Amino acid sequence: MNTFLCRSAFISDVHLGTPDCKAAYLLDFLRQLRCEKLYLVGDIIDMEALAKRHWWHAAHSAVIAEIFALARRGVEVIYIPGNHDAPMRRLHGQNFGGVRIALDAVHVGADGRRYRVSHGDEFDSEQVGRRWMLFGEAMHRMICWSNRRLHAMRQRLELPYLPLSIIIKSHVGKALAYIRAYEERVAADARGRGFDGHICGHIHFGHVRELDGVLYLNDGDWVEHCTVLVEDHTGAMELIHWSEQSTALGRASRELVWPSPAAALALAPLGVSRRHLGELRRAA
Ligand SMILES: [Mn+2]
Repeated sequence: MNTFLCRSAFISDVHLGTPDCKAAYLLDFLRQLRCEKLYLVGDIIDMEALAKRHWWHAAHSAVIAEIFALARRGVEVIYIPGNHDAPMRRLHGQNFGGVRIALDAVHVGADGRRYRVSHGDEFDSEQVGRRWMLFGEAMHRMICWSNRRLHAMRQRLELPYLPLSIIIKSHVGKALAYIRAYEERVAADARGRGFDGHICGHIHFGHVRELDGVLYLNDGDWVEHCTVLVEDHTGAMELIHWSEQSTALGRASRELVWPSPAAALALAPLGVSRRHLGELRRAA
């Protein structure tokens, strides 16, 4: 069996308990994962959706079982709840079978860089965002539905997974403007607190970028884009898409930041325009 080695891994916005969750890809990733630390950066179980509608799949239970299996094997697992699993926040400080619940965390990289880790919904209280979100929610549901259909069709044609919403989102100027403003708020907060960067999720838009000397690292989601942020043993941070193939979307080492080009990413199928992990590692 293949293994994926790294120092730490950050995943968020899994939304277990909703039919849009790409549990099979996540399960594949978790089974290959060999790391020291695993951060669950919120919206892991969609308790909000479950409160409205009962939906569950065996693969979703398998994801949870796999996380506990990692903890049993000695991986330090830190669970930082988000807005969709907010009730878990009341349990901060507790430890469930090796999974520690916290409101936020400070991650110290192998290269000594310090990052604040939080889900990121605290940066999303502005009215601009709310309005976009309200409009976005209906559109998002439609996109997720289309995405499921597109994915089923591409699977039948044996084509690799291609997220649809990243294409649409990147062409919606308002959405992009909102994402940019959000990223700047997050980076400004990290700068103000004296961190080297901030690691979050929440907006379902994985990104590696530098904003005035501070790293903005968004680990993306497992609803549409199937992305994980990983840290290698030198402290370099890499955003990876994981489906039939693993593809590096962006990378930030101490020496070099190779930002994930969101718009460019949307225009070409993943894996075609992006360099593969091996190539990227050799180049860095
Ligand atoms: Mn969220």
